[in-house]
Amino acid sequence: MLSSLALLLTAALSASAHYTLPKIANGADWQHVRRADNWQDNGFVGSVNSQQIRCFQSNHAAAQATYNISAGSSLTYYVNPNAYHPGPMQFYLARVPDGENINNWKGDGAVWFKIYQEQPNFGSQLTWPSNGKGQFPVTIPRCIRSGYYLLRAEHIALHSASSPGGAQFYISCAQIGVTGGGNTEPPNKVSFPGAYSASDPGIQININWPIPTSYKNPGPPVFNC
Ligand SMILES: *[C@@H]1O[C@H](CO)[C@@H](O)[C@H](O)[C@H]1NC(C)=O
Ligand SMILES: [Cu+2]
Repeated sequence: MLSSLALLLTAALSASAHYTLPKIANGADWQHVRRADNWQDNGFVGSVNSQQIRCFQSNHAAAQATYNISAGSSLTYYVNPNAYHPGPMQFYLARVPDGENINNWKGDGAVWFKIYQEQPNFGSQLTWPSNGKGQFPVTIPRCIRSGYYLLRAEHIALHSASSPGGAQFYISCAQIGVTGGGNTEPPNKVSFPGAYSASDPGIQININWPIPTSYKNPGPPVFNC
């Protein structure tokens, strides 16, 4: 009852657009990307403690297909419509344990490592390179092990983030198979939910006044090979 009320409220609040992250590479919408709960209403995740903060799914259902890519190369992650709110784009990976099927794997536990985070440009206002864009290149680190991964994309909208719970998380997870990788095990793995707290300085922040002179991305440091 409470949760259906919450769902209704979420739907009502998000009726006026926002965006989804529905596709990668040359695929179709929700082909290689697990269909997110906002696929119809373009809504956002507001609570960093909800299950939806992982892949914006309540059911962790599989994508229709898995996209293979060689380690060290790049693919494009699409946002639709464009990411028109100010805030950082970030990408994470989580490796499906050997012997498990990616279609059944939910991404539980401290398995997620960050591979990209965006910093704003500072000046008379913060400007975000992602602002207004619909396509984001992601490079798969060349040294990680081959195997299946969930690729988690998140765009954090900070336009009304000055009060707790005001940041809007736009998220989805793609299913990829990484080939030709190395043997490096990334450090600093985190879980979702768990990685973020509502009061993290990169989540609860007034980006308009006073104009920040630095920005601390939420989550662990970026893993580079
Ligand atoms: C896709 O990637 C997986 C994981 O590395 C690999 O086992 C599989 O053989 C790859 N498929 C193709 C067609 O390359
Ligand atoms: Cu919005």
